[in-house]
Amino acid sequence: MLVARAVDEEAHRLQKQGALDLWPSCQGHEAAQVGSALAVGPAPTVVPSYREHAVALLRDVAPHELFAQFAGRTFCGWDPRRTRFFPYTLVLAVQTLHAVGYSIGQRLQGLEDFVVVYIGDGATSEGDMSEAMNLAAVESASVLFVCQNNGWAISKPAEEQMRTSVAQRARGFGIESIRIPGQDPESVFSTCSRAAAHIRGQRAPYLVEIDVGRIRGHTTSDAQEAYRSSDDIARTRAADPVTAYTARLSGLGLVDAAWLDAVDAHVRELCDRLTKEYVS
Ligand SMILES: Cc1ncc(C[n+]2csc(CCOP(=O)(O)OP(=O)(O)O)c2C)c(N)n1
Ligand SMILES: [Mg+2]
Repeated sequence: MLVARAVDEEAHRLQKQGALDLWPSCQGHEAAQVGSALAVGPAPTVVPSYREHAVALLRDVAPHELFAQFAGRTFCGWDPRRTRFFPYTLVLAVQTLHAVGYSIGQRLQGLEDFVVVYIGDGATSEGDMSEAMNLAAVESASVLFVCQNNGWAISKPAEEQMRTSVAQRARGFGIESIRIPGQDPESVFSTCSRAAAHIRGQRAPYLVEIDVGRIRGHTTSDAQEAYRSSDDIARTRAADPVTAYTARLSGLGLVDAAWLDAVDAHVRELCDRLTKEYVS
């Protein structure tokens, strides 16, 4: 979570310097991403949306490969076959159909493990998501839908896009689901571990809706101060999962200042290298 936060901060600096064209921040989503990615382990194929940078780092995508994509240097910054982390998709929700189709294809070839697909709250309004949930349900596709509900689709609040939760909607399609808070990586980990066991045991899809806070704007092109109250932004910052988890582990004596300093030195060295590479 700390590495993802530091890489994300560095990306903002690089974007300000003109080295990246755009950056969709993952700040506030770290516990949801790290908890879910560690729970499913290395076997499943991951089909991301576009801000799953913490998941990407855990899948061995290098920060400079993430940056290459947002600098427009490559079609896809990383090798999706090596990492089994699909290219980012900016066309909302199409990745849900890719994930279900890929999972069915895997099963037909006898190459089974499940597929994890990430989607935002706003993207669930797209018809593709409904088609994907229905297809996954009727085909008993081994797909874990992870919806990170940050409450916003750019400037559109989630409550103006849905009358029920995404988790409730999934049940209407015949998909078991749960909605959980996304501040604590350990509870995300437990829930997603149970979801993974369900998918492997039942050969059926599952949806986990994780409530997270969007600390930065939608992307570096967005000024969220224009449509969010300063109180709302302050509340989201105060519930920062990285600060909270660091404080909790420190309070329990599980990490100490020396360990945190070592992580800090590691990410500073990493970021210095990235800056040299990207600002030329
Ligand atoms: C099909 C399609 N329609 C519209 C857009 C423009 N668009 C990009 S991101 C976004 C909001 C997505 O919100 P959400 O799914 O909640 O994801 P978040 O960015 O909050 O993680 C919109 C409307 C798009 N990329 N693709
Ligand atoms: Mg959203």
